[in-house]
Amino acid sequence: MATTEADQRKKKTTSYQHGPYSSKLTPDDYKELLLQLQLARYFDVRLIKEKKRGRLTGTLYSSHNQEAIIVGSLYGLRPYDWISPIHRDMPAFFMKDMKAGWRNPDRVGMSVQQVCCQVWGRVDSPGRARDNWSHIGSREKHIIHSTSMLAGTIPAAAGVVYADRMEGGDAVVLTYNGEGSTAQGVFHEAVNFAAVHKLPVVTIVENNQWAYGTPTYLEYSQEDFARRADGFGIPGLVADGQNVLDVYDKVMEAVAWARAGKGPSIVECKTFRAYGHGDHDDDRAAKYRPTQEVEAGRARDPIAVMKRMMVEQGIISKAEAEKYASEGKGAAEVTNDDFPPEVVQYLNEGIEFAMKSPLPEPEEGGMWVFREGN
Ligand SMILES: Cc1ncc(C[n+]2csc(CCOP(=O)(O)OP(=O)(O)O)c2C)c(N)n1
Ligand SMILES: [Mg+2]
Repeated sequence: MATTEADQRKKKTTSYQHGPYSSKLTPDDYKELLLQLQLARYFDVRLIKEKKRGRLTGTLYSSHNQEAIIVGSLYGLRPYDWISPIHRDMPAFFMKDMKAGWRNPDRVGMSVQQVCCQVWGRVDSPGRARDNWSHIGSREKHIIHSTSMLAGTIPAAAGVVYADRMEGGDAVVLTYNGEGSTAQGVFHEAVNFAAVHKLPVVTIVENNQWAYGTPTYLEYSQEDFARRADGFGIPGLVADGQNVLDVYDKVMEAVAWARAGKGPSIVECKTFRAYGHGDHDDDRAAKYRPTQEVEAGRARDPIAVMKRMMVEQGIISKAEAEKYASEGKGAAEVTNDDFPPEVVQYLNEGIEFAMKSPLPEPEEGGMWVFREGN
C-alpha cells in the first residue's frame, strides 16, 4: 500500500527529537537508562510472582508501563536533591542516585535490600517495618516519607527545600503525584505556596488516565493538566511519559529553572495505568475500562520505545534489542530469561537479604512514638 505524505510525517514524529538535555547523553547513558527501565519493570513483575507464589503479602501498586517517568526524572538529579515518591513509584526509593553505582553504599538513595525489607515487612527496612509499601522515607538519603494522604507530601517537600534555601543550599525536590490526587485542596495550596516563594519544587504529575475507577474527564476539565500551571504563574510542561528521554528533557528543564532560583514547575507525564489500581483490583479493572483503551494504553511500552530509539541511532543492534524481550508482557507471561542477568541478580540480592532479615519484635511497637529524654 502506498504511503501518503501525511503518513510519513506521522511516522517521523514518532521518532524522538532530542531536547537540549538529552542531546548531551552518551551511548553509555542510553544503555544505563535502558537497564534501569528493565530493572524497574523486573521489580514490578517479580513482586507479583512472589505474591502469587505465596511468599509475599500486602497490596502491590504496579508501576508497569510508567517506568520511564521514574527513571527519566531521577537520572539528572544531583545526589543531594530530594524526592517525594508515592504508591506508584516504589522503584524510585532504590533508584535514586543510581548513577553513583547500583551497589555503592554511599549513594544517596536506599539500597535494594532496604526496599525489599520494607516490602517483606522486615526489621531492616528504613522504618523498621512499621508500615507497608511506600510508607518509608529517609532524611539521610533525601527521600521524603510518603504517606497515604495523596498530595499531602507536597507541602512537606516545599518546606524541606525552603529550609535548605534558608541555609544557603540549592537542593531541588521532585514530588510525584497521580493526576487524581491533584483535585485535593492541599495540592493547590502547596503549589501556590511554592510559586509565591519561588521554591525549587518540581511537581511531576503521572497522568495515567485513571484514579482508581475514575477517568480523567471526571477529575479535571483541561485537555492538558499542565495548563493548570498558568493559574499559579509557573511553567507547565507536557512530557511523553512512555519516552524516557522526553521525560528526562522536560524534568531537567524544570530542574534547571528551579536551580536557577526561578521557582517551581509542573511536569505532566502522559502515560497509562496498564493494570488495576492495586493487584486487588486486577480483574475488576478490565470491567470498568474498555479493553480497547487498555490495549492502546499498553501499546507503547517504554522499554520498547527506548530500544527502538537505540537501534535507530546505532547504539545497539536489532539482535541485541531482541535479546531480552520483557516489553509487552504481563507478569504471568514474562520470565527471568526476558531480563538481563545483572537485573535479576541485583533484585535477587535484595530479596535474599530480606528473607534473612527478622520480623520486628512486638516490643518495638512503642518506639519513636514519643520523644525520649528532654
Ligand atoms: C486524600 C486521599 N484521598 C483518597 C485516597 C484513596 N486513594 C488512594 S490511591 C487513590 C487513587 C489515586 O489516583 P491517582 O492520583 O491518579 O494516582 P494513581 O493511583 O493513578 O497512580 C485514591 C483515591 C487517599 N489515599 N488520599
Ligand atoms: Mg492516576
